[in-house]
Amino acid sequence: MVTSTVFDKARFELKTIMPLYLRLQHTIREAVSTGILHEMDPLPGEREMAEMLGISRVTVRKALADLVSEGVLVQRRGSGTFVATQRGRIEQPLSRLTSFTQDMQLRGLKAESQWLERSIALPTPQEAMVLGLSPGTEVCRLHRLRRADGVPMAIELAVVPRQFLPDPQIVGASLYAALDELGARPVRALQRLHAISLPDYEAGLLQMPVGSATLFIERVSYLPDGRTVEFTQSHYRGDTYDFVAELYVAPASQAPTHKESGPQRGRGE
Ligand code: 16G
Repeated sequence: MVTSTVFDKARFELKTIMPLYLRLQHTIREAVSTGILHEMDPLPGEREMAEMLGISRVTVRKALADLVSEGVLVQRRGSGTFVATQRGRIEQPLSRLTSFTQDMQLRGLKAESQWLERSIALPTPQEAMVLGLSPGTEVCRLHRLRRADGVPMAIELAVVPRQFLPDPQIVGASLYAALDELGARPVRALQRLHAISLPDYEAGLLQMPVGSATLFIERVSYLPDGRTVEFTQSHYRGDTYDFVAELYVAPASQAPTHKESGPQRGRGE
């Protein structure tokens, strides 16, 4: 039975460096992330789990309570504890340069946009710096609320130099499709994301409480010749998006040496 594999006392005792409740949380998280436990799989009862692992029921209760508040597990009164369903969240690989429209299509969802602004303007000082423009050079400002199957997912403000996008009205459903037509689709991008509390205006558009957790993402995209074609600042709903990164061990020749202070920085950073 799956649960006897997951809650195996001998394996559990190997994780000796962690406190017991953290060991149990780690065991459950690992089983969920590796697919040993699936959505809605039932977990053994508190007493049974405590006996299987040789720990107290108080420890089991503490470990489970934290995982319930994190959304890994759900508890149903009278019927026990289950692996939570992750339906509705979108897993977005961090290493693929795709557009919102493509990302949604890949998941069988219909991407839609509501225009908040579509204009020609002068760049802000920050935009001019990031895009490498002199302050008097015009840009297209494309501010959109992005929806998937009618559900608000993100707010994006894309700024593209007019040199690459002469008229913002050219953009229909997809900015990248329009840039593709113009021979200016980006092939490389740098992206940076951090968590913020959702401000007022954005909260209203995303239909989320003010102050809820949001991912603020900045993307700077480049053409094959290295010119900067896009600077986009977005607010993504923290409750619907998981950004997933695949990590590799760097070959010895690329590993940072003691003299280097951090990871190598890419062009344009
Ligand atoms: C993605 C990009 C955004 C780009 C947009 C184009 C992130 C964080 N952002 O949402 O930079 O402008 O796709 O989408 O991934 P579109 O072609 O559907 O308009």
